[in-house]
Amino acid sequence: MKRNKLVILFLVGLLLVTTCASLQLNAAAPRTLKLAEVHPQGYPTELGDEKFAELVAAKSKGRLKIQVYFGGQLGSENDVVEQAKLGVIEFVRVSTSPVISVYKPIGVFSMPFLFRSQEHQWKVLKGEVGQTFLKGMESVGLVGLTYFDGGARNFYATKELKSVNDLKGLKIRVQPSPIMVSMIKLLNATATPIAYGEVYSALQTGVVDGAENNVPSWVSANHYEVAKYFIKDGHLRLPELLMVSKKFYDGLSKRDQKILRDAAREATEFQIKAWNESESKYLEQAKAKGCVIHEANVAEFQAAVAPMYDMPEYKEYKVWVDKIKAVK
Ligand code: BDP
Repeated sequence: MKRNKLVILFLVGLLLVTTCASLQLNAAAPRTLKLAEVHPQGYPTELGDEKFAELVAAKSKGRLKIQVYFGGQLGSENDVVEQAKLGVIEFVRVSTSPVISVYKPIGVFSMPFLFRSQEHQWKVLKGEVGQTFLKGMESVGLVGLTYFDGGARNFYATKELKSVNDLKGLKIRVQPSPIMVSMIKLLNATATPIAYGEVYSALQTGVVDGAENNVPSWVSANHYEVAKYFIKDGHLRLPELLMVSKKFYDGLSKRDQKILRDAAREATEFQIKAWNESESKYLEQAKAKGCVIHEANVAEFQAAVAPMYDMPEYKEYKVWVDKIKAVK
């Protein structure tokens, strides 16, 4: 009898010990953090996200585990920006366009022909203007970690584009941003704001006649299959943004916050390299499929959209435009 009691006591004890241990294990188990990305796996921004996740995991010894939800699985860029503000999604990699509605200053990057080159752009992004914006977004619940490269944007359509005049009367898809609408109007075309994930079918069904984007997007989203005429005018160099929800970030230790910042900085250098290596590869793919690519008379495009800099609604960007242009 006594022996039985001892056995029962021992078993209860064992149960208690194992339950406590497993509870403790659960508490220490890394929570998987979400990173939203509209592009497919292998696209140069997605490669940057993966690198960032890998570096964060290594630096935190597996405590911070980030999963990249590529291909727009978590929703449109405008939706995921809202969700990051609420803390529902921890990380987002988006274009600067969907951020304008919550943080207006960043709209200056949507002014056409603002940057002289990739080099000029990176000097600006790593310098005072770029860093001021990353910090400034904290006021709206987003912490800007870094920028990624998004190359230059150009026009493409279902009919041949040889000059600026060929855009006349066309319906062009734009990112949901009023600045883009102003630009398209000056080119005598009609702007149709549509989320990125719906552009392929809009082109295919004739809802729009064309769109504007960088070469990797035109190809990787298969837009080139349905809109094979491309004109290289380089009207915009929109930076890509990697942000973390302020709600989530504020709950981290100083050490973990530093891990995120260091990882973002390192991932940026990797991403720029990935971008530079991939652009020509995508262009070759388009050529091999029989796409028709024209070099634009850039001055013609520039002259057509120049009045944007005098529009009253964008006057507030003048101070930033001047600072950007002054960067040598
Ligand atoms: C691509 C950007 C992506 C945007 C997309 C768009 O990388 O973030 O969603 O353009 O046009 O170049 O919406």
